[in-house]
Amino acid sequence: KVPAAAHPLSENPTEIASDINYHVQFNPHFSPFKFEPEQAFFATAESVRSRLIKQWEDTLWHFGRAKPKQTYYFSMEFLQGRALTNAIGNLGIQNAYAEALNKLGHELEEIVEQEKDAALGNGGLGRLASCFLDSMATLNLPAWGYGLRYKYGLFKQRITKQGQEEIAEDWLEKFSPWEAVRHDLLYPVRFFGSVEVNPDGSRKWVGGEVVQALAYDVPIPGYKTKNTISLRLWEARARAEDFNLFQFNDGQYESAAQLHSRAEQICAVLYPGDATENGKLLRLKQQFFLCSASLQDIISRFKDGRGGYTWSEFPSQVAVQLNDTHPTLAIPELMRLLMDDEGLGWDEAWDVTTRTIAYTNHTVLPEALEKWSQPVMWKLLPRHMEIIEEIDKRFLAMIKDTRPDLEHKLPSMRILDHNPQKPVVRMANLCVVSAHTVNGVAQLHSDILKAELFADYVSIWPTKFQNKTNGITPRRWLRFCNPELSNIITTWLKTDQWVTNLDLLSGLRKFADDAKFQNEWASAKMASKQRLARYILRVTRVSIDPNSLFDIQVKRIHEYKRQLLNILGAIYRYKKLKEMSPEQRKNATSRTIMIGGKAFATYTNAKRIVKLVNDVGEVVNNDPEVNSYLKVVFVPNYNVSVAEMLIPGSELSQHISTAGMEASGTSNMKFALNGCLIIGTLDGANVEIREEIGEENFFLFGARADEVPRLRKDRENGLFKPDPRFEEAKQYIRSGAFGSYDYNPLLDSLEGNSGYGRGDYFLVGHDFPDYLDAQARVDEAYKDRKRWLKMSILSTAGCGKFSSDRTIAQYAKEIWNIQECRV
Ligand code: DL6
Repeated sequence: KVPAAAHPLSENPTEIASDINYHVQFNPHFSPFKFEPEQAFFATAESVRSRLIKQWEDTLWHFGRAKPKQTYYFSMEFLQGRALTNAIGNLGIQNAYAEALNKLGHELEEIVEQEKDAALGNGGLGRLASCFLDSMATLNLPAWGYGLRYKYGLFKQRITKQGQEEIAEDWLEKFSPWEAVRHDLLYPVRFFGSVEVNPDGSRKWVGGEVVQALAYDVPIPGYKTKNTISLRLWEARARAEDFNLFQFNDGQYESAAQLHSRAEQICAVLYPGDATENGKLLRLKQQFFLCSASLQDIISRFKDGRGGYTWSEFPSQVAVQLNDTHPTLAIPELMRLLMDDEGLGWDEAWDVTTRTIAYTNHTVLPEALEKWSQPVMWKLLPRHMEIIEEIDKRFLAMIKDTRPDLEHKLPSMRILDHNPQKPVVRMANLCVVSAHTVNGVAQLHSDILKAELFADYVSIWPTKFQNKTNGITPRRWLRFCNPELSNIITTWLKTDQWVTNLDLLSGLRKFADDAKFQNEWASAKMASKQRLARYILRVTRVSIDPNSLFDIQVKRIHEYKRQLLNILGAIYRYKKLKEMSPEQRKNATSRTIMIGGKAFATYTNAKRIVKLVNDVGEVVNNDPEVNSYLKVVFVPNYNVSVAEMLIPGSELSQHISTAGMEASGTSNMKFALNGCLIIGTLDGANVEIREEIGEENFFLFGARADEVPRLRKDRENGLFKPDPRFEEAKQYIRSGAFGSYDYNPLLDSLEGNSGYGRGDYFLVGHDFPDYLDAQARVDEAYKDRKRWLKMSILSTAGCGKFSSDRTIAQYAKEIWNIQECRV
């Protein structure tokens, strides 16, 4: 029994226990007298949130008074994961909360596990946004995240005999203990309707349907600072007056609530399927909803408390960063708000808009470059289409006047593509024309953008294009997820300053050969491997040996990421092990290959890959002849929390995309930071990781980006000669060694001569022999324990550059022009 109601900011475990108890009793969400782990989690989270609220308010108050220029990060995705460990870690009260929970009969580790992941994102782009928020808060930057409060986040993946099954992920099933709903922050967002011309020639968007955007704020505490910033998530609500009481009383229940249910659809799911017209319209609605609500909010903050302001000051108060093209509609919406609501002329509105907005590109894959149908846009956003037409027209005129040499390039440079079969708006072009800065996310990617995708624009605006190599937060991705390794690092560096100054990790280099340090390093790794092995046993029923080499590839399943290369390599390894005598096998390096990731629900080949990995695992893991040398495990439902379990226990990780196709990758940084060696291609941020940690500590293979076009041409011309080992691996699948499922469509994609997705567009066959050779080097290196440990230490030591603190400091200085604003 602990007395209720203590001081909420105390760091005394007894008082914290009493505060948790207070929340159980006086903030009830469950029946009384229950204090199971679930109740303990919600009460603990509320206790932590109440201490965050004070510093959160202080931060908002301070920003409101100091009126610094602020950055607003617009993103359709934030992959936050769990918040409890991060919050108490950033506040430095982990031990106090662990002790408090002990007093109440619970273990912190178990309580933390009760929290559902906030999976409001898909993969790297969403997780990057979340790492950026952590760094913005930690660097005391005046910044906000703006996103959508999806009811169902990224689906939960279940593996059955048929392969992947998707289930709605109900992260709000009970409620989120972190968010604060701001009932006073409600903005109208219009869809459809028409444009009216006023007598003075100005234009107004009228009619259609209007939904309300309601703000839910999530606190983002910085590490060891009072600054706590906000992630503002919008929820769509219909107005009471839109509920048709007359129809309802007439028994027409569905049509009475039609507008309500249409509003609810907007934030129902992240990435609704867009194969149908309805699906497309819904996605566009989501994007516009985010942009319109956020901009209205920003404008209201800009005006607030400012007696006399001029609009030309707006860009010195506001920086908007578009996280990929999904929030591109912020461009015409800001123009509309400035012209139609605030009365600015075109030139002034354009000047303000273009000085405010910057754009980050995250992909060169053609299918991911958004193009919206013009008819759909005219229907949903008629005023915005007028504005986009005008931007396009003025761009055309500018080229004709000033750069006649580029006129022949206009068909691909224009924003509007008037192809009569399929007229579209090219969102990336709209961003490049309108934003003051465009950046890629790793040096190679930014170089490719300048040399290829956006090459024609570079000669017009040579200084518009920048690189900002991605980064990850060292708090979540080392300090909190890998406490054993963190403690060793802190002990040997004699400081924990590395948590906010990751470059200090380079100080570990001098201990790389030290036997005592190596032993401690190895013990930390072993502890994480054992924890991971217990997890794998729990979720897959497969028992894995912590003494085997833990080899992991986790990311979205995509053909360009080449999980297929990995599993073909595993199949070849299995076949060779089977052919060896028991004596020969003894010389083999034991491996546990773990592959995890979600396949987009309608991406058939990706789903086949998931099925293949599972089928191979089923056979290999149950083969007593070889299963002490090889296990293949599909890790189900990969998400942020699963990553936090896998990464500390990893020894080798695979980042093996076809060169030139992965913009950056960020899991490569997380693995390397945790002392995991990389087998990889020269793609995305791999290039820079290899430079930083030393080429001798990286298992490189495969074609380089500049060779890829020629290799594809060679295939088309029938010049490719497959390696017999590649043929053998494919043939083994075709022989039925892994069951009777028809893998021919998947294997066929690796054959033939040409075409995206056919003719081995992703060059699996070309890179296969080189990949096997690199894997053989891995096996040899692993046999030499000292050498491996040294490489592992040097990996961590070389990761200073990959802190998102560095990335965000560069954005702040080189794109946003914002300064620290410390509470
Ligand atoms: O920049 C974050 C992340 C990169 O690390 C990945 O390489 C890249 O594939 C990913 N891009 C996307 C693109 N989505 N869209 N559109 O998710 O961004």
